[in-house]
Amino acid sequence: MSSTTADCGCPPAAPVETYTAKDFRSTLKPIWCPGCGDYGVVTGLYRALASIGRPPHEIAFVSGIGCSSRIPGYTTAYGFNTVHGRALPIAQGIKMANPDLLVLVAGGDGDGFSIGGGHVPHAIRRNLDLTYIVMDNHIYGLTKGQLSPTTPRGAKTSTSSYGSIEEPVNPLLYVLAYGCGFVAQAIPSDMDGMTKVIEEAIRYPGFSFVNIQSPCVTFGDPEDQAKVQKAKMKKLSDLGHDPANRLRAMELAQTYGTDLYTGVFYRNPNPPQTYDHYIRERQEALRPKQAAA
Ligand SMILES: Cc1ncc(C[n+]2csc(CCOP(=O)(O)OP(=O)(O)O)c2C)c(N)n1
Ligand code: SF4
Repeated sequence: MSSTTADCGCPPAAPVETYTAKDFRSTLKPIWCPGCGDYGVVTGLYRALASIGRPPHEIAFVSGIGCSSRIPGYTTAYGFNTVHGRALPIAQGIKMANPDLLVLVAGGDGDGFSIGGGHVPHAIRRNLDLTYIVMDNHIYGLTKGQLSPTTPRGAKTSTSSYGSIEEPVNPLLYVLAYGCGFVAQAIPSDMDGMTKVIEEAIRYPGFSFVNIQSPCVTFGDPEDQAKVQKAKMKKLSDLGHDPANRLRAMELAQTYGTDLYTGVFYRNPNPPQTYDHYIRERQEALRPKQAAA
């Protein structure tokens, strides 16, 4: 962290503090398997937070349970590794209690779209200003390789030894269909692209969602690893996609599982007021009455 002062001839202002990625890295050493995509995700997150410029004590980072859900412990932000599938309700409670906090939520595809899947639509329609990062490895990593809601049809896992016979959930279409105002996808091997979308998601004023296809090197499909992903990746910006076009975003999102598009699928050009805004407004309206009582 370093401090600078404005050089504009104005009266001395409070120093502006700048942060580096290191300021967000905790002393706890990650215990993910060597090569796990989640190492890349946490690095991108440190970098994105450094660009945002909020100090660690103004950030609350909430997760569920899973390998990916260990992530808050590896940052210097306030962290809460909660209960499997329940990160979103807890994060919403934190944001409602203290709307000034920057609140991040993270977890796996199992955490977010299996046991926690019912919370996603309500978090979206409630529209608190949160950023939800799903580390989508298409498998249950922590519990040793069972199929997850995003496991592709036909994939052999410890609970689908003859190949999965279920159609996978499409996380991008799921959140777009419920009206999420910011939807992006990234892969950790494209570090700059991933860092950029995490930063953009945090800056979006409302509920934002980033699906990071983060490979599980231990239980994941060999065809779903960093090198293959990098070769498959197509940047939405190179296609000239207009992120304000929600219907086109939904069309592109339909290819989840076959094509690997990265970047911003959708950013609402006219973000509606957030739930936290209305809470602040009502608190303000009640204040004079409370003082008079
Ligand atoms: C209520 C409850 N049900 C089940 C579990 C067991 N469990 C822990 S993590 C997990 C799934 C992990 O997969 P995912 O959320 O995709 O995260 P990953 O480990 O792949 O990062 C399960 C089923 C639990 N801890 N609590
Ligand atoms: S089991 Fe998979 S998801 Fe979990 S730490 Fe190892 S590589 Fe990562």
